[in-house]
Amino acid sequence: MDLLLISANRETFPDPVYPLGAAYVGDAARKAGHQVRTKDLMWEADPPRSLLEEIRRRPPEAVALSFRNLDNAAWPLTRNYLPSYRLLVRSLRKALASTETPIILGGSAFSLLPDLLLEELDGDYGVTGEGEKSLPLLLEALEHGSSLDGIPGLVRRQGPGEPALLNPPFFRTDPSAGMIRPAPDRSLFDLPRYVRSGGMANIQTKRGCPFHCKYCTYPLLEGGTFRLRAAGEVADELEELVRKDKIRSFFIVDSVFNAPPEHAEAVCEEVLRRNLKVRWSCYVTPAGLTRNLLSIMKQAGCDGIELGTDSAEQGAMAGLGKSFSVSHLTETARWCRELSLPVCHTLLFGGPGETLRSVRETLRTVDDTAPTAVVAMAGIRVYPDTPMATLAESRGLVKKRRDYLDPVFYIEPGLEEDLSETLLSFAKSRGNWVLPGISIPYKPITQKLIRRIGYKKPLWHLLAHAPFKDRIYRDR
Ligand code: B12
Repeated sequence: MDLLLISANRETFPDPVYPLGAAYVGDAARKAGHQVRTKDLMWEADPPRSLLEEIRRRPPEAVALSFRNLDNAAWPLTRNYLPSYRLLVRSLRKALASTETPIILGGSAFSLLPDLLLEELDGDYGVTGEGEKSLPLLLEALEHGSSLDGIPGLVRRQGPGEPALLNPPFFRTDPSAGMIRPAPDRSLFDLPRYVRSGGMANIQTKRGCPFHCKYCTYPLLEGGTFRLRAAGEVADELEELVRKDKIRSFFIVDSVFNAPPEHAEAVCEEVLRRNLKVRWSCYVTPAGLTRNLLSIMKQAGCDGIELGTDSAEQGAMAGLGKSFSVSHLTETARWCRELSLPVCHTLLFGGPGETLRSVRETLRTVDDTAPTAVVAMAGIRVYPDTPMATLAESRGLVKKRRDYLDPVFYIEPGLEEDLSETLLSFAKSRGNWVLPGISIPYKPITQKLIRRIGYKKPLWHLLAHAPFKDRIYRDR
C-alpha cells in the first residue's frame, strides 16, 4: 500500500525529539513491502495545509499518524495537545473526503487512551503498544480485505455509541516478543535536523519495565518484563550512527538503563571494546544500582544521568510505589559525586501520603546531595489503568473514563494551596532547581541559541551555571 506516515509531535521542550517510534513502524511497513513516505509536523509552519498539499500531490492509500504526547504532564502550566490533534485529523478527513482512505492512529499518546482517542480523533483504526508487527499486518489486511482478527493491539470501532474493540498489545499476546527489530531506518525522518536542534540522537537498548511506580505508564506502554536487545546489536547501531551520520551524542530512551544491571554492563562493555567514543545520557533508578556499574557507564561515555528519584521521604516514596529507600538514593548521589557524574533528579510532589513536612524533607535531602540539577513537578499526572487511577477514581477526581481526555493531576488533599509556593520559594534561591509546571525554565529562543552553537548535552547540565541561575525565575 502507499502509506503516508505522519509524526504529529510539535513539542520543542526540552528539545525537539526525533520520532524514533514512528521510524520503527515506518521501517517495518517498508520492509513488509509497502511504500512509505513521511511527513514530520515538527518542521511545518501550517500542518493542516502541508498535509492537504501532500495529499493533493499524491493521494495515499492509507494514512497513519504517530502521536507521542498527550500533554506536557506539567501542572498548573499544562499544555494539552489534544485540541491540535483533533484539528489535524479533521483536516485530513476533509482532504480525503471523496476517498475510502483509512486513517490509522498509534504512538505512546494514543496507546494511553486508545478507545477514547479512536473516537475522539475520528480515526478508523488504531494500534495500542508497539506497531512494528501490527501496522504491516493491518495494511495487508486492508489491502486484501482479509480478517482483522488477531492483529496485536488493534483498536477498531463497532457500531455508533458502542465501545471500541481492543486486541491485547503485542507484548501481551506474544510470549516470544523478546526481540525488538535491530535498528530502525532513521532516514524516514530528518535525523540531522533533529540533532542540530536537539543536540542528541535517540536509541533503545530494551523494552519493558518491571518496576511498580503507582503513577507510571511504562509497563502499560512497553510491558512489565524486560525484552533485551543483544549488546552487540546496540553497539552496531551506535557504530553505524557514528560512521554514517557522524553522530556521537545520544539519549538512551529505555524506561531505566541500569536495569537489569548485567545488560547495562554488557552494553557499556561492548561500547568500550569497540572504542566508540560516544557520549550519552539515560534514565537511572537507584534500585539495584552499584558504584561499579555507574563507573563502567561513565567509562563507556555516560556523561550525565536523569535519576527517577520522585521523592526522598519514606512515606511519600511508599505512596508512589518506589522500589528503593532514601539511603539508596543518597548513596547513589554520593557515588555520582565521587565519579564526577552529573545528576539531574526528577521529583514528583503531592502524591498519596505527601504532607508539607514530607515535601520539605524531600527538598532538604535532595538539596544536601548537591545535585547538578533538579526538575520538580507539583501534582501527579494520572493515567488510566494505573494504581494512581484507581485512587483518583475512588476519590471522585475521575468520574467517568471520558474525564481522562483532559489531563488529570492528583494532589494530596490539603496540599493544593501551599505546594506550588513552597516549591517556588525553595527553587528561587537555588538556580539549578526548575519547576516546569510552575515557571517556564527557559525560553525557546534560548534553547535554539544553545543548540545553534553546538551544545550536545541535555540542557539541565547548564543549570548549574551562573547566567542561567539568574534567568530562570526572572521571566515569570
Ligand atoms: C525517553 C523519553 C523522553 C526523553 C526523550 C529523549 C530523546 N531524545 O528521545 C525526554 C526526557 C527528552 C522526554 C521528554 C518529554 N516527554 Co517523554 N518519554 C520518554 C519515554 C521514556 C520513551 C520514549 C521513546 O523513545 N520510546 C521508544 C519508541 C521506540 O517507542 P514509541 O515512541 O512509543 O513507539 C512505539 C509505539 O508507540 C508504536 N508507535 C509509535 N508511533 C506509531 C504510529 C503508528 C501509526 C502505529 C501503528 C504505532 C506507532 O510503535 C513504536 C515502536 O514499537 C516515554 C515513555 C515510554 N516508555 O514510552 C516518555 C513519554 C513519551 N514522554 C512523555 C512526556 C509527557 C514528555 C514531555 C512532554 C514532558 C516530560 N514530562 O518529560 C517531553 C516532551 C518532549 C518532546 N519534545 O516531545 C509521556 C507522554 C504522555 C503524555 N502525558 O503526553 C511519556 C509516554 C511518559 C509518560 N509520562 O507516560 N521524554
